[in-house]
Amino acid sequence: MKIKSYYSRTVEDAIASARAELGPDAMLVNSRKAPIQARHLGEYEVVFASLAPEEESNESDTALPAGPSAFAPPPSNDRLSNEVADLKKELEGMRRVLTRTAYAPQQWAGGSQDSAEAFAVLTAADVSPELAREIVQAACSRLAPQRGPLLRSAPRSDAAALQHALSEELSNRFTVEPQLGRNPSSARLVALVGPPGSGKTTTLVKLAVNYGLAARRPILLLSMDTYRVAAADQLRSYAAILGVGFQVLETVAALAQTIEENRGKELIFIDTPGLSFGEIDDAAPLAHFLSTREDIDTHLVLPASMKPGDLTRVGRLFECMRPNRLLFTKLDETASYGPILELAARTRKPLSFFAAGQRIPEDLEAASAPRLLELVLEGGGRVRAA
Ligand SMILES: Nc1nc2c(ncn2[C@@H]2O[C@H](COP(=O)(O)OP(=O)(O)O)[C@@H](O)[C@H]2O)c(=O)[nH]1
Ligand SMILES: [Mg+2]
Repeated sequence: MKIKSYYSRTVEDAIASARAELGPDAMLVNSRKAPIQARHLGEYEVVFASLAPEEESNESDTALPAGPSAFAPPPSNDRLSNEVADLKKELEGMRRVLTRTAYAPQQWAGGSQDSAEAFAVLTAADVSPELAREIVQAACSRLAPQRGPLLRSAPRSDAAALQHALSEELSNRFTVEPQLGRNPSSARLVALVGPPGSGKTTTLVKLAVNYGLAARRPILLLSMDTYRVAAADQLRSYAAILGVGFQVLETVAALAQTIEENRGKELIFIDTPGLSFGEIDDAAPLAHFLSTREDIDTHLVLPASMKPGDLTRVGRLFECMRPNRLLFTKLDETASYGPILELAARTRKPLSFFAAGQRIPEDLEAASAPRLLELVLEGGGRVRAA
């Protein structure tokens, strides 16, 4: 297996170079505007996979060699994007410190030093001041109802108790369900929905490898992503690499029929188009289908790096698909995890999985309460697995 990126002025030219070098059987994995750091190689990047054995020295000037994993993006891009991600996290860490020291205490009137610090920690993690205040006050009341809600005269030794009460208050506001499928006894149907670029297709492949292939479960990948040219090709290529069944479906009627015909499969994953605000009406049939099929487990896939206000708006936009779980990606691109907790609290939808990187299948973990608490209270440290 060989995976290679080709860069050129247009997508067509890049595809032509790839086909010329890899032959007609090579599969298009992805096409996109080249990342800034590779723009000097060409305006567009297309990634091709071929089953031909690797050749030693046939690289063209505009092609980057594949990394050690068949699924990894080209290493130079990968390294650069990791460096940019690390830099972003460092800046975010600095922002947290500044917020804690300069901004938050002014919003926290009264109370002990510890409760002010707890409020500052939460707001620095981008928990909204309203929710942060509610949580800290509840934690204080839980600790010392006789001393009043603001813990006015807490001795220093109460700091650990407050920390414990705070963790309990946070944990009470969200649930986790790192599961696939609604009904374990029948075929498990899992759909991923969300805005464009949130990581649906990548995460679907990670899930398919970790929970399908690794457990030797018969799986099928379906794509309803026919909105953009070649969008389904990315998943088709992965299905070919993994050696699992794959179909692209144009209509919900065809989707329903395919599901029916494949009841014998243990896991069926459904990839959907990334819809933005102006496009959601076009997906009305899919929205109607997903929201009326009680047997489909629909995860709303959202990037943790999205601004809190946008997360709220996108969450509302996708309510028409009735997602029953929240799946957060791109945890590696931020250091503020409060919005994850806040959206889970407000929507009362369980968190299913967290993705913290582009590597398939490594960068995926089951959502858990201790993990989210660690992320919110400590900024997560290094979120990406080694
Ligand atoms: N840094 C980072 N990038 C991710 C993560 N998940 C997906 N991506 C990248 O985000 C981009 C869009 O992913 P894709 O799966 O095509 O998104 P989709 O449009 O929702 O299907 C790709 O470059 C992925 O490699 C993640 O957890 N962290
Ligand atoms: Mg996709």
